[in-house]
Amino acid sequence: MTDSRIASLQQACPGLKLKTDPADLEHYGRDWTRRWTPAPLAIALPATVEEVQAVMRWTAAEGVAVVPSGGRTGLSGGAVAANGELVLSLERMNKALDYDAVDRTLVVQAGMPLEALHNAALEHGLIYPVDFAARGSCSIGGNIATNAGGIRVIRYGNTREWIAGLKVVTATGELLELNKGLIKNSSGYDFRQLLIGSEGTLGVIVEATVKLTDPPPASNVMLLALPSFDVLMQVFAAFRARLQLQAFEFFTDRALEHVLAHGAQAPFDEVHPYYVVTEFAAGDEAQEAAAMAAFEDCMGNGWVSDGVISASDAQAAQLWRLREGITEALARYKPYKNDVSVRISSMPAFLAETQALIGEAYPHFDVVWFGHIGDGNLHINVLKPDGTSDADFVSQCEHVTKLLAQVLARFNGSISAEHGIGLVKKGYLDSTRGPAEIALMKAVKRAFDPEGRLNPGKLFDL
Ligand code: 2HG
Ligand code: ZN
Repeated sequence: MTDSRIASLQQACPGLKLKTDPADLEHYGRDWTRRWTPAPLAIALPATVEEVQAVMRWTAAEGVAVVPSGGRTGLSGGAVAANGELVLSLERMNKALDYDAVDRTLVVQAGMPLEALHNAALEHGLIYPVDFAARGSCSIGGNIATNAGGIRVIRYGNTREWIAGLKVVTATGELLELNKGLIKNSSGYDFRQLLIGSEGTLGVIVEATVKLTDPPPASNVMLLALPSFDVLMQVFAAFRARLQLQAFEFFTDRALEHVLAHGAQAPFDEVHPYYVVTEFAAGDEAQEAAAMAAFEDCMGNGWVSDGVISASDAQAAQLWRLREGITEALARYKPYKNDVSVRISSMPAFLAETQALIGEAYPHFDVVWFGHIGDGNLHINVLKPDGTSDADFVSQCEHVTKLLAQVLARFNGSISAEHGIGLVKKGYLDSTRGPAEIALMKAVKRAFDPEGRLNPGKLFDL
């Protein structure tokens, strides 16, 4: 059965590269969650938009489900293929196509890794400013499908702000050209924005026209040690009032301990409960003086206990590693992960409440908090305690998600800030979105994909 389907696909699309080896099925069928057992039908690796269209036409004719696939660095199971779906990998469509100096846009294929896009922008003396630690492995198509955020959202916004146009192949193989690079386009529903963050459930993103911008002025990175989370808001306000912030990230002593165990260098002699990495424009003396004033203000008020400022690019990279290395340092423990957001002003109360709830229910859990303070976005990673079975850990973590969802509903927060809903969070979508909204989301899904073949089971069940 499988063989005849693959032969039929190959016949419908003769030049199409296909992979069916068990190792490939495993590799392309999972993402960074590693929670589901991959079981795709096959992996299609088209090289052109026309091939993507041909594949989609074949899947429509045969009633085959499709999982669009980028770098599979997602943490919500959005790219998992565990039910005989055809994985449609965009990895061979990874090039920059057209640069326009007047529009300051670059047309790129969806499979282009984010880091390659950064480099392509630099070749034109500009930057693509969305950035995060998975830059080397993730692809721009996946970034768009999840409206990825990252470490500079505070300055530049999410992926959504940087997409001037999209080419999308529908469930039946039609090609949609959405917004075509226009800045102004007041002609009805903006399907480009609808596709951004749709997690592969509405169409296959094959090309994007991304906006580029000027490189930032010279910047400095500062690492601050803080005595408590409560004062973090004061520190944030003090720095934001004086400086043009590009990043304002936090992590806890538990996170630092794991990053140091993974090879990073200790920044301070003493251990502190909370740390901030902040990056800000520091091109001239006035800005340097403003940074010192912010730091001294915080020290004087007892909000900051220690600090270090980068004296070179190498030192800036070293300080960034303490924050960006957290996910990698924890990966070997296969932690339970969550990614939530509340309004910035609600963060201290939200964190105190959830920390107390989790601590009460599971006092033996090693809970690691970190995240993007300027975006109200907190990441929680919990490591499986010794002596707890995998099954018990999974059910305890499900309980933690329930607790989080309940607190988030009260705080008007979101159960997914930047990682998407995928498979992991779909049971909790209603903690963030109301019933009328979810009904409309399902109606939109049916309009684009009446048979429910595009990334089925992700976001919600129809
Ligand atoms: C980050 O901010 C990423 O580093 C990953 O969103 C978060 O590993 C995580 O939980
Ligand atoms: Zn993050």
